[in-house]
Amino acid sequence: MKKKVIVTGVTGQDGSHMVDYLLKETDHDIFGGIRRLSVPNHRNISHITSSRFKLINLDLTDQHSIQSAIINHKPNYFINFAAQSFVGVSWDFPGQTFSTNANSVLHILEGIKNHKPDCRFYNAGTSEEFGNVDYSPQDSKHPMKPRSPYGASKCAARFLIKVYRESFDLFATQCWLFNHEGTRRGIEFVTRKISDGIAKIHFSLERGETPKAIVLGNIDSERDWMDAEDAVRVIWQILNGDKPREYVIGTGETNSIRKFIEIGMRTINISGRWEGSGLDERYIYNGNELVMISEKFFRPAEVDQLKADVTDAVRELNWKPEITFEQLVEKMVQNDIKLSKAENHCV
Ligand code: NAP
Ligand code: F7E
Repeated sequence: MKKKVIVTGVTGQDGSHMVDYLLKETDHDIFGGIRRLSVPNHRNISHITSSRFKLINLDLTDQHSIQSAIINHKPNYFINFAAQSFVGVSWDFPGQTFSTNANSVLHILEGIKNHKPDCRFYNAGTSEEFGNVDYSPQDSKHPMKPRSPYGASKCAARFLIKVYRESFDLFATQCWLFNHEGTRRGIEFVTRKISDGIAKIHFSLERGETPKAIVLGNIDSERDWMDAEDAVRVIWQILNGDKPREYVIGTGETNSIRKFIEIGMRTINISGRWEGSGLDERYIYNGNELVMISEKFFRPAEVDQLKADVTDAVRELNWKPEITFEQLVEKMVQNDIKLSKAENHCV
């Protein structure tokens, strides 16, 4: 009999890439969990035509819908990518963030324990659990020091998974994934906001118009950015390991947002200069302000630097990312140029 995989968050970045990966690399049937939205956003999965992929109603804030999905489909794998994943708004919606990211995990674990105890469960953990870090790079022994309701919600999920794994011998795991990006990244995340902004600047300059500046918050924070497609590949490998291990997954390289901007601008042959400091800092090119800073995008508490210690993943999984940081930035900018071009042609 064919194996069944439930993947949640399929309208988002990782879920959609995981579906593509599973359709290509396995013959399993895939059930993609979606919630009801007044205006559906299926852009990331609209290219999928396979009859092995079916959408199911699964809202993580509804315990009954989680139970029904497990009872009805009896999955061999449950991959939970759905989340309130934006750190920045987690202070505005702390309750919804906790309910979506932590309470739901308890319901999934209960569902698996009661109805399909041999189901392999992966929950999407994050470097945000490390928070204001004690040392760098961060390994799996680093203490949990979250700085946001988002980070705290993922820590809660991690401990629930540990308890259920140890109490009921479930194959359940949550790895620490560092930032991963790509062409399907949501527009409010800083990398996509920059690549989209650069694409628009490119077209304005081409037309001889004054470009609109990209307005950002803290451009000095540093992240370990990898490609989202590299990430889903290793998650599937971990889910199919001998034991439910928890790995730190990233590139081992960290870069500032400032650097992301500079490489992105180079992609469109712009080499500007930084002027001023603090809230008055600007990135200027040919007299145009291309990047500006606003208090609006600063967070109540910041995670200043993240860098993954990938020793275990490299040694035990023989895994390493295929896409470099520079390639990732370039790929995102080129993709947004292509999208902007298509949009402009429609107007
Ligand atoms: P994303 O693009 O924001 O996607 C989140 C997905 O969750 C969307 O499909 C969204 O559906 C869905 N969702 C939100 N609330 C839901 C609910 N109540 N019920 C059902 N579905 C719901 O996130 P991502 O970047 O792919 O990240 C995937 C997972 O990895 C998340 O758990 C995130 O916290 C975690 N993570 C991400 C990164 C990263 O850098 N990308 C790093 C570490 C961990 P709608 O389309 O309906 O909104
Ligand atoms: O912010 C700074 C911001 O929102 C990155 C999620 O996938 O990765 C992601 O969380 C940095 C922060 O991602 C703006 O203050 C400056 O220091 O792109 P981000 P994130 O918070 O790192 C982790 C691993 C996850 O688990 C999450 O799900 O960029 N920053 N100016 C800005 N950030 C945004 N969004 N917008 C700005 O204007």
